Amino acid sequence: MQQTMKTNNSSALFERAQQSIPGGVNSPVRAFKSVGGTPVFIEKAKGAYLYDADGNRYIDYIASWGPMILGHAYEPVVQAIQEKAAGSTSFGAPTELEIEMAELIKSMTRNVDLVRMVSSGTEACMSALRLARGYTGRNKFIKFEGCYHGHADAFLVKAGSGLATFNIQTVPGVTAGVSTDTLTCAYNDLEGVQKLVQEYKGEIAAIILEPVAGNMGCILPQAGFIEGLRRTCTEEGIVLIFDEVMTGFRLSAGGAQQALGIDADLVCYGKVIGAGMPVGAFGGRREIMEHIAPLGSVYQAGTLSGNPLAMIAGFTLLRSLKDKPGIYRELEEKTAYLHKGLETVLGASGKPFVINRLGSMISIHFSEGPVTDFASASAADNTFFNRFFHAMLKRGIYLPPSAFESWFLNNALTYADLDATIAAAKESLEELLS
Ligand code: KE4
Repeated sequence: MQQTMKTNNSSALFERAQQSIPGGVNSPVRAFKSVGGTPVFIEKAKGAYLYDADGNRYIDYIASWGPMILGHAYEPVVQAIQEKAAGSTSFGAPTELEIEMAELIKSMTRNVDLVRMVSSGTEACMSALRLARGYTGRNKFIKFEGCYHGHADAFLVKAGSGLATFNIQTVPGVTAGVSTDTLTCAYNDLEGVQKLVQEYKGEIAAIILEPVAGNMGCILPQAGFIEGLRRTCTEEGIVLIFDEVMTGFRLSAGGAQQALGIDADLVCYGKVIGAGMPVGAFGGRREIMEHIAPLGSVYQAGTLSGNPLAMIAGFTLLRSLKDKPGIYRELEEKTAYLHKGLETVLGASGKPFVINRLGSMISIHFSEGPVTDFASASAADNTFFNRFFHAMLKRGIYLPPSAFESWFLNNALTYADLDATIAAAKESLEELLS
């Protein structure tokens, strides 16, 4: 298997990029800062494959951090965008397509009476928190260490994703005034939540979580955890917010609510919902959502919210997923196949590891024990992960460049791709452990 790659074009581009863009990237996780080395600059992609500026081909396990669930340049989406663009790219006025998109989302999810489109997952989560505060008249909220809900100030306290990758626990610029209302707890620590709820009785507006965490690697809710949150929120009048930016329309057509069989009060979407275009959304029961302007007085807005190109891309992808629900079983079977193959080669290597997986979200942690929260994810041998990342990259396997990220499979992956990935993992481990 190929073990050396020409990367001089990416290196030159990275040098040039740093002259005009902070760190040479428009989002920190792309910079390879934790894994080291030079990020590869991608020129194009098709199906399960990325092609970089030096012409190298990679099997892609990021899928643009989730959106490309049916593979890159999915023909119906490309065509729909091309056709829609001919009628202008934005109006700043209501369109029928936005109604169709909202109706489609409602038909695929549970307990979403009203849904508002925005342009990113950050906007979706930020708006849902403001709504929960406006609806309850309370200020505080609980988030979980290692969960990432975008970069709005209130969420940048013990967050996951890039903050975990770069070990940024408090972010300069996020004022004490903001973070005093952000209460944190370890993921899966139901007792810790109940203690906070008693300590701040009547002051907590919301509990927000990733129902399956993907920003500390993939971490699953333990039995009873989310059920307990649901019960506590109902008893205490706290708004339970599922951040389904990653899990929405990925774990199943109805996302984690359907997969876990638990209803939140508000749900945030992103990634898959836009098919790679800038789209986020938040929705929930009418009695809460009707507090959003212009119906209510919780203000939220966006020039490009419901943008026609973004809507037609998301609508086309969601409709494909709705019309062919067998896709989710196919994706699950492929991920289980990869899981089994990686487990075999990792087991044979003697290196301690755990693999966490649900649906098409999976991650490897070089850990002696189970990884169930941020502390155990941090305690894993992540230095070894960084070396494993590069050993796989030079063999043409593109993993998320951080141990604190979930891998995302796309349904364009073939079993030959999965076998190549397993073989690359075997070779990488032999190289690193020899
Ligand atoms: P965006 O604002 O990046 O669209 O969404 C923020 C967000 C909210 N909630 C969850 C559960 C998320 O995973 C994200 C964004 N995920 C990261 C990857 N871990 C996006 C990649 C990046 O930051 O470049």
